[in-house]
Amino acid sequence: MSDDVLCSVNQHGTATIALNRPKALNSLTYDMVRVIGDKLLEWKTDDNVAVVVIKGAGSKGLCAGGDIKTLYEARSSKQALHDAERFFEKEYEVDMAVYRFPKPIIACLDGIVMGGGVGLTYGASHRIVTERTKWAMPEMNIGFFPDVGAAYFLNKAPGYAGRYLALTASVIDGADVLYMNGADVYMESRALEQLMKKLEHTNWNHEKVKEKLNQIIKEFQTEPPQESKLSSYQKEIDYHFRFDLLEEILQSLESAGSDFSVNVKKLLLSKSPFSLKIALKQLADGKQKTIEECFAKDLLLAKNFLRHRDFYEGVRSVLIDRDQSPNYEYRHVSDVSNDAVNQFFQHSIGADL
Ligand code: QUE
Repeated sequence: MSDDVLCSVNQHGTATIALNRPKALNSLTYDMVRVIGDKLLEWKTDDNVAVVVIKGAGSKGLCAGGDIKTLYEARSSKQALHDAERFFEKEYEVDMAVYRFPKPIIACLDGIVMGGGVGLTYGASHRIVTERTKWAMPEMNIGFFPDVGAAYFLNKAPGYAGRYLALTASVIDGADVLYMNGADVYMESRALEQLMKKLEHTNWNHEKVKEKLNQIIKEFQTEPPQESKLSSYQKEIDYHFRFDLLEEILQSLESAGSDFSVNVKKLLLSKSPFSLKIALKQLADGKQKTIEECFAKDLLLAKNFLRHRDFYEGVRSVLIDRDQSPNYEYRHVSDVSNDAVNQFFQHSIGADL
């Protein structure tokens, strides 16, 4: 339990947080986010800590998201529902703490970085991707919504790329993550390992930390071997995803009839119509919101999804029964009323359940 996240500080001032549930792709539990939050709070003012590294243990990557299997239990008991709410509260609080952290945080986006893993590291000062990076906001696959501040950070992507990534739950590579402003630096996975060793052996005590860190990272940094694929679709993405109504996006994709539009439309029609409409409004509204407002809205939406059948259907179909055939509440996007969508944003549904 307490080994699920390994935290250490070495004698030279490098602190490390290693997510350590490799069999579950380092997916985040309440205890893990609580420990991370406690450590960041402690290290913020600890003069023995100059820089913080966030990485994943094992070979698969940083983190696949939240511990969805435990969250799934929220459907069957009041206590589990309460625990699930507590998880989201703590998770978002810790994500925010990373944004606000006054010292450099180096995030190793090596291998799988999805959902909660993105949320935990988006606010880091030095986000490093590699040839192994598999990045996604995959919540549309489980009848949920892109949380952990996505309404803030997906709007930092060029044009409407953030909407495309959220609604399709596309998995992208390191070059694409750089392109959508989700990372700062590219290097080979082998170089990242060497960088980690170098950071551990650097004595930060007598250094201008930021200058020294940037200089070290430059030694290992390279250019991605290929151009961003996402960038090559930017024109089409912007053309189809500029609409604030899901029906208009689907209509636009239908009319175009290109390979891209046919595939994207098919992808969208495989998702929960309700989740799609919530996510689109969330991202459209998010453009005008501060990061704090985005997280506050995420908490309301997460609590409402914990009381919505599509979330449990989605998780069941992907992670429990693995039949990939969810039976969502609404069959067609036109079945989802504006009222049903707006309600989800205005108050918590059945909070006294
Ligand atoms: C969408 C998601 C998640 C997902 C799959 C999706 C997610 C998540 C996991 C996951 C994967 C492996 C595990 C685990 C969880 O899968 O958030 O415990 O062992 O954590 O399609 O959002």
